[in-house]
Amino acid sequence: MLLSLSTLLAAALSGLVEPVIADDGGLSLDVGVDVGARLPKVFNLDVSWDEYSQAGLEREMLLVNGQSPGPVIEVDEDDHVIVKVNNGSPFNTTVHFHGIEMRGTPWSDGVPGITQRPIQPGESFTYEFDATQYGSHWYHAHFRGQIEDGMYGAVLIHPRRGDPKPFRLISKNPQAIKAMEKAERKVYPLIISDFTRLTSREKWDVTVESETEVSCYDAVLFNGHGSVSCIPAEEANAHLSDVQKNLLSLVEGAELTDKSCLPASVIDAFGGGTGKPEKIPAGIFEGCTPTEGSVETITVGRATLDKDEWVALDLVGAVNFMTMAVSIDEHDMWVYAMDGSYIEPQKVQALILTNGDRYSVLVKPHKAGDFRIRAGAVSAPQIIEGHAILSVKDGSSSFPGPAVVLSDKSHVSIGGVPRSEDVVFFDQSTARPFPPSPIPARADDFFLLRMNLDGASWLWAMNSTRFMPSSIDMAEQLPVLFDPKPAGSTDTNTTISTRNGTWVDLVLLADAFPMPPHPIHKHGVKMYQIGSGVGPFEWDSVNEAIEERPELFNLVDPPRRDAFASPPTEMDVAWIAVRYHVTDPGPWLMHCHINNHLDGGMMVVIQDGVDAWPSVPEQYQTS
Ligand SMILES: *[C@@H]1O[C@H](CO)[C@@H](O)[C@H](O)[C@H]1NC(C)=O
Ligand SMILES: *[C@@H]1O[C@H](CO)[C@@H](O)[C@H](O)[C@H]1NC(C)=O
Ligand SMILES: *[C@@H]1O[C@H](CO)[C@@H](O)[C@H](O)[C@H]1NC(C)=O
Ligand SMILES: *[C@@H]1O[C@H](CO)[C@@H](O)[C@H](O)[C@H]1NC(C)=O
Ligand SMILES: [Cu+2]
Repeated sequence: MLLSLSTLLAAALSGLVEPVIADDGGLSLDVGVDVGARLPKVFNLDVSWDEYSQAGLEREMLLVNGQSPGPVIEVDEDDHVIVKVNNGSPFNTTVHFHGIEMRGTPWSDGVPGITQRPIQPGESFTYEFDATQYGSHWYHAHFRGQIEDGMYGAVLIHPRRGDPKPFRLISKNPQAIKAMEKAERKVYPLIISDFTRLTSREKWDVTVESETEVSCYDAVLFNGHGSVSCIPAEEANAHLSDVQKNLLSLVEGAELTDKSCLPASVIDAFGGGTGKPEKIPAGIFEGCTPTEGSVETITVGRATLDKDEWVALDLVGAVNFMTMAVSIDEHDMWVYAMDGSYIEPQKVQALILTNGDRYSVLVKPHKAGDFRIRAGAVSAPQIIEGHAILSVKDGSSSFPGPAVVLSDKSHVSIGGVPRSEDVVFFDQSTARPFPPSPIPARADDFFLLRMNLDGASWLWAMNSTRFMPSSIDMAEQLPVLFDPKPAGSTDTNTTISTRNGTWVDLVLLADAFPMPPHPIHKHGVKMYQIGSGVGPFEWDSVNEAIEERPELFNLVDPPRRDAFASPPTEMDVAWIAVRYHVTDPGPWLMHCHINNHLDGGMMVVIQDGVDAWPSVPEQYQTS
């Protein structure tokens, strides 16, 4: 019997067609009927607020289909994807699909106040979009600090077969290339996050009350698995970086807490010493009690030196605050994609993962054993490390295999310092897009965005002014998508307008020092980082800067991604320049992906191609 597409769709949405539960817990609709056209892939995400156990601790969390992380949304490139979110939690929420361009469907971008009204408790919202690009992406709540409550999951878009892949730059051997393609088809999403026992609301309330950024966490998680482990004081102190020593010297007698955190007094002193760190309740910056949580384990069946076998991992940085170094004991990683797009592969032993980043890596197991996949903080406020296990079974013996030895040979020590000179870190500046992706020598438009503090030592702003579309009052207002600001208006400091088809330059100026790096994520199309420099940006445009100081720029093969870290500053201000092509009309948020900073309003709205916005379908206007 042939069913019409719309009948099937209606049936699926009303639950008449049983969705198939994939091995990984992902839900996808498989009706097994070829109707000629491709069927949309339908997912239901039920959000709830429940007691949940994570890192061996109990707390209330925002779960998706009863779990955190939520199920993997796994589809094929060119699929039409429908995601129905049912908000069974007591909070307003939205869901953003991080890295997905939302071509022609800006109403599905999931930003309250910008592309939609919040989904209120008991309500549902249906996101619909085309999977226009392969690769590793993720979804997460985009309402205040809710990622920190566990509301996130992986999005995996399998590439079209036959499109060019960069694997022949890793090996010329056709067998090996086949093996890599096979590994890529079975790529394993590994979401890395920093976990605190505080709910996002509790954390924000403590921040506001103490006027001090809460920068101390309990655990590092891999796909939600991990434990609290306490690093002995001697060991932590032996790994203090110069930055950490300098920061500790700001407060007389200060030392790391038993959670290996810089104490709140030091965080406050760094921010100017105007806060009230003494108001922070006990147990947040100190009080470490180890737990026995679960361990994420990736098992590889067989590995012998003569057989080509590879494992592909999508490393997803769902971190809220930390920047992490990721490495696998005794193994190399070939990084072949960055933020879901192929690059010329780099063979590395470690990479730096920050908020929102995705790296796809190929690993070649070369002997039996258990190997830690480590993620350790390299950002100053805390020394902390977590791990998953890559378990390589010897092919000659049967399950459960020989008594495997847990390797202890790490490439990187706690604190992120390489253990030898041979350890190579991934280099973003030479991550050339594959195939090459040319950009023009000049852009059509230019905007300078200043990053600085606004109002308090813990409130960051971009462009000079904080902007809070998800604050309670602004959630009431009409989303920007329905009510664009007139092009050219600069009356808010937080709205940029561009014309469709143009190339745009943005300069992100870290306009104060010292300042930590801010991972600045742009919704909609990806950007290229074409330049950077220390000192003020002295030109009226990037075009002009390129003419005067060409050595600061790369217009040949600059890295492309959906987030770039702004430069950390020490003794002077500094900037980066990004260029992108406006091909995707819609109101796109650009914001810092550190949860505290996003919650605090470090964001601007880019009305891309405001001359060519699609008209909003009826059902989105009223929902
Ligand atoms: C959700 O947002 C609406 C405004 O869109 C607001 O009236 C309501 O109070 C909010 N509900 C909660 C639970 O915060
Ligand atoms: C824009 O930023 C400038 C510089 O910080 C500030 O003086 C001005 O009040 C801001 N304008 C708005 C509308 O916030
Ligand atoms: C950025 O803020 C400055 C004030 O610091 C203001 O003069 C400028 O117009 C703003 N830019 C935009 C695009 O709003
Ligand atoms: C926007 O510009 C792109 C690139 O020039 C073009 O392909 C696209 O059709 C334009 N969109 C609209 C709605 O005009
Ligand atoms: Cu930030």
